[in-house]
Amino acid sequence: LQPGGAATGGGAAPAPAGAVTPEAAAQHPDAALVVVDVQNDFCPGGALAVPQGDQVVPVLNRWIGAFHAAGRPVVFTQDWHPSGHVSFREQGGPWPVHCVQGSPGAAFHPDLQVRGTVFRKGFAPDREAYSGFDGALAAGEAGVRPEVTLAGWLRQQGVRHLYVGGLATDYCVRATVLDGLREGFRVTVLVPAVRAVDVTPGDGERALAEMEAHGALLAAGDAGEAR
Ligand code: VGL
Ligand code: ZN
Repeated sequence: LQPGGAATGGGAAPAPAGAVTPEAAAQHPDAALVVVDVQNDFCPGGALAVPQGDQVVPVLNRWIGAFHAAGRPVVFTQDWHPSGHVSFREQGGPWPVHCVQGSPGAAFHPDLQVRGTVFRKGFAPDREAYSGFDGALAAGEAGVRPEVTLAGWLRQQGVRHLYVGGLATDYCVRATVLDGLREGFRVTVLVPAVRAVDVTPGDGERALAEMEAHGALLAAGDAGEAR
């Protein structure tokens, strides 16, 4: 029985719709966890700091642990730009220099339990890539295997349902979720495990509404309050 499902009986208060625990989600044999861009440059002190970006780490660590315990795939996306990337202001792009390949800013947050499969994106100098589905399997210290795409890899694992958290709600999480839906996956956004850049206040909330309008499920990432 799903949390919030029927047949609770006895007048017990039903769990709020949208509540989902990592342990319950990991029991689904078609589930995978996708952790988007939890990298130093997107955390406080980083080059493109997302407010409270580091607060997703403990939440996601619990999800990572549950998915590992259940033998389900865990994917980490990594923003991975060459110096002089088209998205950088010095090139006329919108962003400060960030997540340069091999730099400390491109490394995952030191407290994040990075056990799983890494997909890198944004490595083509002249092309922006917010979505993990534009990424390729990481290979070696700095490279990728461009022939291994995220969608193909997930399908090969029998995955049909993605649980997504990370940074930033209004850019790479949004793009990854919308692409995942387009690719035919069911997608649940772990709301307590995402944070927004909010260049314009409200961007994060608007992105969540847009994802929901496209068919994503918005869930509390913990046993707590649903939204
Ligand atoms: C991102 C801006 C630039 C993200 C990446 O991970 O959301 N945002 N590059
Ligand atoms: Zn970037």
